[in-house]
Amino acid sequence: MTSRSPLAPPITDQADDIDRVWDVFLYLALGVLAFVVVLVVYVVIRFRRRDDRLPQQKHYNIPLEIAYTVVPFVLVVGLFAITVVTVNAIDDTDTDPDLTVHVTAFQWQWEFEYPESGVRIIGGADTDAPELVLPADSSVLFELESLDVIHSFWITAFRFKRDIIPGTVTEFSVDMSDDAAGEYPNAGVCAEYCGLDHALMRFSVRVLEPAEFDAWLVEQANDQEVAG
Ligand SMILES: [Cu+2]
Repeated sequence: MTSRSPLAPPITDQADDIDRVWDVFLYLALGVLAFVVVLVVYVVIRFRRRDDRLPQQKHYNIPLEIAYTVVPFVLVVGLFAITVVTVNAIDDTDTDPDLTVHVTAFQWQWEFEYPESGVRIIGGADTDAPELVLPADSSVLFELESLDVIHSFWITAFRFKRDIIPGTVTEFSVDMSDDAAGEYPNAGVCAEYCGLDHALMRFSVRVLEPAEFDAWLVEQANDQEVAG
């Protein structure tokens, strides 16, 4: 959790990984920038016009040409490899998660269902943004489904979005950080323009310690049984 990103702090191990890749790209790019600026400044000063004689002209410098071909090539291959490894690890779906959350997107709200306990949280036009409650220090599998058009599930603190395509269930899983507990108002949005009230498709996220989460789930199950 040492992110310098302007986004909300990451709350999953996967988000930490993405921030790490971001940092590698950022600091490497800053290094290249610094190197280029130093060279440009050096050339501008060292070879500024002093008389009408041209500076010494040179052709071919094999070691230099090899260096400026090989070094960028190695950098690009390295960045590519880091990206592929990280993306593959993040795309890995946990088949035995601590918790499954079934997310249904529809114009223009969200429903979060906890299939193991039958608890359902539904956002409505006349209510506040629905709240997605998650346990810290746990693996969570999300199943995403749409009832109408394409939506996109995005919690910025997860660092990625997933499009929700009608007619298919999209899955991904995350490992909630052990120190993720907290309230994240309006942390989730629909990231795919989906019609008139697209902007209202927000939800809040609340992360509880695992024991508190279990208690919350039992309480919700009891409440919903009474209500239903
Ligand atoms: Cu939407």
